Amino acid sequence: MSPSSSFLFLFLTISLASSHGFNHPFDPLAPLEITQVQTIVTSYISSSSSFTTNQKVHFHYVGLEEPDKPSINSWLSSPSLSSNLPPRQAFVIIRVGQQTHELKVDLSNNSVVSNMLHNGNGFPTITSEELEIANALPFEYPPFIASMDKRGLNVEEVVCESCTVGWFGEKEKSNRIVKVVCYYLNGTVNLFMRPIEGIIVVVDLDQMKVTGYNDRAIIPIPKAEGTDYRQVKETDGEGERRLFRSSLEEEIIMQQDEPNFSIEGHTVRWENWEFHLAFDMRAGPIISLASIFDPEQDTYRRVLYRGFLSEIFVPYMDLTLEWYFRVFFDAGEYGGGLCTVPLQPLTDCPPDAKFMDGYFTNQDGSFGKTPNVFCVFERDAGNVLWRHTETGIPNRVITEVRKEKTLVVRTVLTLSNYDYIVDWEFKKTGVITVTVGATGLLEVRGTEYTHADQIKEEAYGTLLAENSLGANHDHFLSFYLDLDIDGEANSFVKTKLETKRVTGNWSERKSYWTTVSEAAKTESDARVRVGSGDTQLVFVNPNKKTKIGNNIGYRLVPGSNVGQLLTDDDYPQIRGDFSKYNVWVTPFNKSERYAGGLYVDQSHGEDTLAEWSKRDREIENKDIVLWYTMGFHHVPCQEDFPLMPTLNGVFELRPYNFFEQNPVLNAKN
Ligand SMILES: *[C@@H]1O[C@H](CO)[C@@H](O)[C@H](O)[C@H]1NC(C)=O
Ligand SMILES: *[C@@H]1O[C@H](CO)[C@@H](O)[C@H](O)[C@H]1NC(C)=O
Ligand SMILES: *[C@@H]1O[C@H](CO)[C@@H](O)[C@H](O)[C@H]1NC(C)=O
Ligand SMILES: *[C@@H]1O[C@H](CO)[C@@H](O)[C@H](O)[C@H]1NC(C)=O
Ligand SMILES: *[C@@H]1O[C@H](CO)[C@@H](O)[C@H](O)[C@H]1NC(C)=O
Ligand SMILES: [Cu+2]
Repeated sequence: MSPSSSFLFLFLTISLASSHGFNHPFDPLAPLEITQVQTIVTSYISSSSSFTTNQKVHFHYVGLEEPDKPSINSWLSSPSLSSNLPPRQAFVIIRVGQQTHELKVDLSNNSVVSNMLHNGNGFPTITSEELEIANALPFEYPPFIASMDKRGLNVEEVVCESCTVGWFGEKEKSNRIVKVVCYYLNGTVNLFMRPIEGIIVVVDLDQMKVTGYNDRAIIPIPKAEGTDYRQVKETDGEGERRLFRSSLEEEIIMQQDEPNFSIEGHTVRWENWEFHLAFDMRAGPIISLASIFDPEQDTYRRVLYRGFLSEIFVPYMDLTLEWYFRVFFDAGEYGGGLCTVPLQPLTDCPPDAKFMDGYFTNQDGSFGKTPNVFCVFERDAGNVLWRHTETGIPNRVITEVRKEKTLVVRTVLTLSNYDYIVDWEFKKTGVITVTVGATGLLEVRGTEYTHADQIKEEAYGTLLAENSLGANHDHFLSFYLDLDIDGEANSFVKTKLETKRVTGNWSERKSYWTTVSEAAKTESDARVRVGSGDTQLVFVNPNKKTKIGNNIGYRLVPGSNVGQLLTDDDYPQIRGDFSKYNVWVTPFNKSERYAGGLYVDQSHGEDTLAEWSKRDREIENKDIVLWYTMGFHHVPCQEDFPLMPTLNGVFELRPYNFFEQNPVLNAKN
């Protein structure tokens, strides 16, 4: 492109972008804005003296640079005033000449506001394009083809997947590599049930070539039979053969009431709730400014300033050579948002759901789209909102029942073998319920074993079928929850329920329990492992009280949860040490967003929630952030084969002296 034509292109982009406009400072970058970022960054690199010309730039992340809280607040005070909009900026991570740069790009004046070289450990999210090329490299690598021949495998039926390699204490600066592992289709689409064990192909992502290879053993490949999970399977010549009957096809979709919610731009309004829903290529769904209407105060009151899935840590417990490094930080390594998939109408979401699209950046800076990335729907699960039957009044029976309806925002992240269904559910009672359903395919290891009785040494898992070991592993999903309960300054109050013995004989009772509350002063007071069951965890606004004098608050209600079992000095744990506690609280800091760090691929655990928390900053009556990690220990069982039924994890945020009384007393059926 000649200088003059690039100038013209830039000019066109600016006028298009400004005419497009945007409505809300938290709106994700629109396609035109992503293109504008591409133009600004590429012209910056070709004109800046710090880059040699013709260096290729790869975009690893492009997203909204989150505006500062004060500017969001001043915008909220009069949102119609466009001069009130904070500057529209993008946060960009690129790699140029094997180096990682963080850029801030201003979209209103088309400039690169800052450019910082990332000198520390760890690499940005791997691009989809890199994964695709890396997965294909073994097929051009003669020793790999020879290994397939040696096993009598038809190369056309082999597919490969790139695994991140983690960090195991190496001192020297590492290259950006992945380890590619392969699977054999030949009669199934369920590749993850058919691993070709014993082989590792190392690919350097910057050089994009095979830099290491090991074929150390021939291990039986589990058979294809019984692994297919499709409803309709194509067979040779005979067209489609129905394996299972579809109940949906026979279901008559009943006429539904119009759902009582609206989506205006990215703002969702339903019943007493209002929130902003944005897509991010790293975090996936981001809920912002979730506020609930209080009829008593005749105003919306803030609950959640911003909430999103911060990291997904999945360490496997198999120590064999082809497995020990399988310690995934899915959201940061592969991109939680990049791995979202289009939702299937009628099956992923009910008939009256509304859908939204998501836009991300391709490696070359152009925009890509995930259609139907979110669905929003009203759920009537047949639950009771509240009820009472009064039989205590002579000659009368009073029964009052209210049905419960809720609003669900759904996203599905498919991280290779696993599918996570992430639901943010809003209830009229003020409750926000977050549910994560884990389903999809296990990672299994091929083995000689065909019967559990043959297993004599450590197998690191369960025999699921002949020649298939389901490896033990964990899932730790860390949620970033910047609660701003009725304002920014909040405190984190832990209330212990303590057993008291009755001394003396003044009561008929020998014991009772009572509450002992303590506001966490610093970060170290706020680390909690849930499961002891005797502690209530509440975010309160110490500056606001109900009319009768209780502190206004919201309670974290954890679901059943687990803690970390790895030792503190184990390298996966050093990198994923946020999993040591289920609850952390930190002071709000815009650059502390990802529990495993911003650059989590091959990280050394230097930029993690646990490291930030070591500063032990004050958190009382301050703008603070709650981090909640939901954990599963997964010991596979035969029902997980060949595909795993959904397993749910859940937590709730629940009003706690937030309202003057039951906020749904006047709910109509
Ligand atoms: C562009 O705007 C930002 C503020 O939004 C400012 O910091 C920066 O200096 C401006 N750059 C130019 C080249 O005007
Ligand atoms: C591939 O599948 C075909 C058809 O089921 C079978 O005959 C053949 O043995 C399989 N090849 C291997 C290497 O498993
Ligand atoms: C919900 O329904 C009521 C009554 O029909 C209506 O007044 C209100 O605007 C609706 N709310 C939304 C968010 O659509
Ligand atoms: C209760 O304790 C008092 C003083 O300790 C004693 O005098 C009294 O007999 C006790 N009563 C009973 C019912 O044990
Ligand atoms: C915000 O977080 C970053 C990254 O942890 C840190 O370098 C910086 O000092 C923090 N700022 C404050 C004010 O704590
Ligand atoms: Cu699992």
